[in-house]
Amino acid sequence: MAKNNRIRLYDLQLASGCTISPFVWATKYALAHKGFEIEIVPGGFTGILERTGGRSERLPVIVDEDEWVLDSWLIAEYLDRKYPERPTLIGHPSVKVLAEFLEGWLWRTAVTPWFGCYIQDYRDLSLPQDHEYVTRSRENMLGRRLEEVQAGREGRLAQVPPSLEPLRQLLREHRWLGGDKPNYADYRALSVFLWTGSVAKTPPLTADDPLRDWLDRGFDLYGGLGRHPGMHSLFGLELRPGDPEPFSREPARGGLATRNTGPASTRAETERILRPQAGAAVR
Ligand SMILES: N[C@@H](CCC(=O)N[C@@H](CS)C(=O)NCC(=O)O)C(=O)O
Repeated sequence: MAKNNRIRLYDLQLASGCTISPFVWATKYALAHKGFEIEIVPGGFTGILERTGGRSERLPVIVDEDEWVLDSWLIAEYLDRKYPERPTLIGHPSVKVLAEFLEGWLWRTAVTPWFGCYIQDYRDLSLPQDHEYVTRSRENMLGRRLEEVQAGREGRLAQVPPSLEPLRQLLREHRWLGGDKPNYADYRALSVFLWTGSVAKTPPLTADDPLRDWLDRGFDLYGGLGRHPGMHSLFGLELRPGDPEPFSREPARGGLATRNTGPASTRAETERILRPQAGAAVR
């Protein structure tokens, strides 16, 4: 049992003290969801191996009494296994599988383009002693200078919000990905936006993005866990002429979004798809 209800978390921080790593963010939420107080061990990118006594090169790492657990997913599973009487994070194995799918999609859709749009900010906001390591490792990863990768982001940022529409549609219908209450799927998805907020000196989403409701509620959880003063606002992206619509203003239509409760529920759609379209080819 965690002594005094506290669990130690090795953080990965920027110079402001704000957490940068999405994996650490997910772990902070997991610990708070389980009702633990978090004892933060501060630090940045360099010196992780030394800080953790040679146990890990990556963060998060937690220490519960004298038990060390590495890796955000393993930590969530450990917490559910060790503390089954506390609120469940994962609950059913399918939650893990679906959360991994959602996260994989979010990384491809949002993290990858945003990484390229914010990588110089990411380095500049890191602790001064981390600048050289972040520059060298991320330039190796990307194969180009960070300044070159980030250059021209004004023309790329507006491409991302429209691709987040499936997440918006889900959150139009459900208060949380966990249903009535947030679960670990919410924390994994929120962590993508928490990471973005930690590094985005210019906002990635428009002020009226419907994701804002879920994001604000998520950032406010557990006494405003996501509201570190070092965070940047996610909202305020200015669109330029020719940019795509950032999100759909129409309610979702069609088989995915509607429930078939008999002909009355599908009549309008049937009429619409049978109505001849002006200019349509006649076969
Ligand atoms: N599978 C690990 C991934 C952890 C990971 O890659 N953490 C990154 C931060 S996002 C890290 O520690 N990076 C240190 C570095 O870049 O040197 C988990 O889920 O915890």
